[in-house]
Amino acid sequence: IHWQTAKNYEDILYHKTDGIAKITINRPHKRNAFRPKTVFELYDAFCDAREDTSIGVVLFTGAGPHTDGKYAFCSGGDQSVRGQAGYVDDAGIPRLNVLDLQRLIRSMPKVVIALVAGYAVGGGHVLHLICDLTIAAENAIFAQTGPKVGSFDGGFGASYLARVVGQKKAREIWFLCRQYNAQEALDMGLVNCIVPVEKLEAEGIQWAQEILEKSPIAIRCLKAAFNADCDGQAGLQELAGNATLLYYMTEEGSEGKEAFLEKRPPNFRTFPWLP
Ligand code: 2NE
Repeated sequence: IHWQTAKNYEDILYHKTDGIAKITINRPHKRNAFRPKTVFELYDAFCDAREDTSIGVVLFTGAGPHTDGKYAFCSGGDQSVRGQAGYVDDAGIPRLNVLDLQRLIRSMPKVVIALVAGYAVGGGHVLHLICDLTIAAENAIFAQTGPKVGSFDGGFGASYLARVVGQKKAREIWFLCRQYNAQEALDMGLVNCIVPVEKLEAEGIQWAQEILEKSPIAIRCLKAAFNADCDGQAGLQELAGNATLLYYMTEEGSEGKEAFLEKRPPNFRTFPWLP
């Protein structure tokens, strides 16, 4: 496969190939922990992938291995820039902008697949969790650390985790802050499959190519439907946005617009009231 650089950033890598975007956190010396700049760059790249009509699937991963041989998907917020009110950016402003990124990944009408080698920990664990699918390498390690390091994610990190693995297991994960290996993650439904680390990207590409054979509108409506079950009015907005999209694509929908532009009354009488 031939990846082309889509845009240059400082903390991340952004590549594209036929129908697939690949976004890679590139801070292996920090186990791919994110600082505010990392999150702004991730947000920018994910926005680009959302807007690009040639892209159907995004692979989200972490650069590695580091020089010590260890891999990481992401180890969460960069504790070395954590200030009194969040993760402090270059201008000295404290932020928790990863929450914006979580919402973008969740609501974008493309399939996002996390490719996890090594650590997916803390806010990095939540990032894989909110992806549509997760492919784990055999060396993957999953954990929440919040109560150990003075943090927590009571949003998707808690409630969506409980939807995925069940209430008891989610409470265990957060209250005990244990580490779970790839097989344990598979057993609790936290990941979709396990592959050897050297096959991780190839497996992601294979899954992406299978998805790209499918109907884009069917996939986007399904993603919105899965979200609507958990996301309250925001989830309904997403699902209903797809109904509006489909309505705009009908003759009936465009009759209203055309009548307005032609300064005439709309003629909806030709359209049936279907049962
Ligand atoms: C990830 C883990 C378990 C890896 O352990 P190990 O032993 O393999 O590596 P080590 O030596 O701990 O880490 C290697 C280097 O990466 C840095 C370390 O400080 C170390 O740097 P040097 O000493 O070599 O200079 N590093 C690793 N994780 C970092 C981090 N998150 N921030 C800054 N530097 C980091 C182990 O490293 C670990 O437990 N890391 C901390 C995980 C963590 O607690 N993350 C924050 C959770 S809170 C959060 O992410 C969050 C939230 O709860 C709510 C909203 C938003 C964010």
